[in-house]
Amino acid sequence: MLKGEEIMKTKITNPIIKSIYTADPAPMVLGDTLYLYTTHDEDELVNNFYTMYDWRCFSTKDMVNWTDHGKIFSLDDIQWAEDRAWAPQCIERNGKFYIYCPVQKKGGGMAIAVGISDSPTGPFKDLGEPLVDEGDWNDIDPTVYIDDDGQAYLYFGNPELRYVLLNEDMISYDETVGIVKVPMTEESFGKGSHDTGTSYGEGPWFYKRNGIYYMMYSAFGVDAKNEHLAYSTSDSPTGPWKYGGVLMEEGDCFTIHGGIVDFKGRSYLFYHTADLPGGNLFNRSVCVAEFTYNEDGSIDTVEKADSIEAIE
Ligand code: FUB
Repeated sequence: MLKGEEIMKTKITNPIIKSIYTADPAPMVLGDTLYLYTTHDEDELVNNFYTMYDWRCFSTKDMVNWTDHGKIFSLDDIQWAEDRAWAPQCIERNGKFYIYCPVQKKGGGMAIAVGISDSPTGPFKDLGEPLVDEGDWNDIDPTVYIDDDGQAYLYFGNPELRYVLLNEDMISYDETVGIVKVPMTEESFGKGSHDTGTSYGEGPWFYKRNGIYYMMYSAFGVDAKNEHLAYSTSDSPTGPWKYGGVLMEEGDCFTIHGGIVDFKGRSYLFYHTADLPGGNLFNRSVCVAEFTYNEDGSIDTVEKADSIEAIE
């Protein structure tokens, strides 16, 4: 981590966050800074399962020297939440920051919370009630994007991909449209072994680049042991989606959860592994790889990276 008197590094090895176990990376670029929101896997596990109580933020101006902003939102800040501080994403609108976070409700299933702040590094204040709450376990892994026309979309879900049209306030959604279930077809998400029969698993990441809408997600291949990353594209923010292929092959960790961003003219794919010492499927660590798009917007499979060079 960068402290005032430290010499600036020119290269960093993966995992990029080495001080604690982190997972579910969600990058956000603001001006000359990349903010990286993550979940936090506790060292000590309860019931040998995901033990996650808070969300963290790190930032960098060159991809190599990172500042640790610590805990920026936690289960303690959400009165109605009981457990499972899972994969978040943060976005800025009109000078305010909104972090969308899946949590387990007190005595219930998963729901999506919203934290609001005047700063990208928090502290975030809970809306006070769930934003999305269908009373089931599908409401996890929100991904948010504001299109050029100002319409904001919040996609989420495991095993089904669903979305809502966020209102301009970013803390409510269009109830007349409601919660839309995306058709889970092989044409859209490839053949796979998750509950829908497609490869779509969880961890969607939605964005637009050069007029193409991308949906990247954690995927389960046929006969696969662990998740890999895959992507689909569309010429509309609400589909139909066309399966694009494998973005990153499965590794040794059961989950992989990706986040994509362009920063200072380069494209980066964040993901997680179990590669820190002591790591395992519940003690994960965030990594990043640089990649390029093909002329037609397609993306070849990205190799896991050993290290990343600093941006000049
Ligand atoms: O980190 C908890 C859960 O594991 C996330 O919500 C999923 O995407 C998977 O990474």
